[in-house]
Amino acid sequence: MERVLIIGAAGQLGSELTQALANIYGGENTIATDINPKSLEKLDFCKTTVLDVMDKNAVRKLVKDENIKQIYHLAAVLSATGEKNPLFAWHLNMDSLLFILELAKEEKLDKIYWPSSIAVFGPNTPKVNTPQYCVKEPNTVYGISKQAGERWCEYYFQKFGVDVRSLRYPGLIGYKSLPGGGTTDYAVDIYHKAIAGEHFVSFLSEDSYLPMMYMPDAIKATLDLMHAPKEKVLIRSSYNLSAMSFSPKEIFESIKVHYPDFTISYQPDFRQAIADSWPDSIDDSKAREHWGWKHDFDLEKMTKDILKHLPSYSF
Ligand code: AKB
Repeated sequence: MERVLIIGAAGQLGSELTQALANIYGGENTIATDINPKSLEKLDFCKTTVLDVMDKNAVRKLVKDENIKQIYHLAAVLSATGEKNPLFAWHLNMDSLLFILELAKEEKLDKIYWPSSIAVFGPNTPKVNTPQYCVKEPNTVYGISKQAGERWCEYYFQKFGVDVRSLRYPGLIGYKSLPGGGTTDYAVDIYHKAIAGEHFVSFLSEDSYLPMMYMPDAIKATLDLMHAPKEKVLIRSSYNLSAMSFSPKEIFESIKVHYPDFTISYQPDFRQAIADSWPDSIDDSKAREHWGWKHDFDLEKMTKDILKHLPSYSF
């Protein structure tokens, strides 16, 4: 079995992806790392170690010592947090990716996964059914780092044959972990407030549509892409990926069906401008054509599933 390293394993995507990878590769071949020691405790089904992705010597040593063949590099500063400290976000997001790509080249690693985002798009991008190829002028530091990162991924694939694969995730929604620092986070928080019987204040306006995806679909897409034969992965920047689009009002209404007393109000803050610069919906036909992507969850199905599991889920 190949040995797999996950960097940023305790984050929102990481914790669920790490479980899925351990199911496939075995806990002994899955090495989960994060900068936060406490957060690794819940990943006790695989090997864990504290790692700062900016500590290049430590990353290189771990890759060699553990005979790693694949890296899932998930560590990043997200859109909302990035705006508070742009230079730090740029430094962390870019330097870490470049280092991992360089390491993959030098150590001849088999595969690299690196997530991109709908944040690569900007205010001049077509908003509805945003195509794979179109104007991209992101205006957040997170988006700029993802756009530049995509170019580097394609560059390392074309020039050095590094087998790097990537998806432009929409907002990801799961109940097993909390997101941190994104513009789409409201769509996770709203479920927590509903089951706690509390009023929800949305930081986006009621009609702000954004592309979103339930975590099981995101995990499936990631594994499908990573396990697709090389010749089917025809886009080496990053694939558009989509499942559903909704507004705060629509997700509220889908929850209210199950919690009739639930209430919402709207107080848009600085994240509104970020949301306004992103697409409403995404055309992911290339992913569907090239490696057979198909989503399972729409808003109604996701809401039912979250409300079934979240009340008894312990963090
Ligand atoms: C964010 O909101 O920053 C992220 C993303 C869409 O990449 N969830």
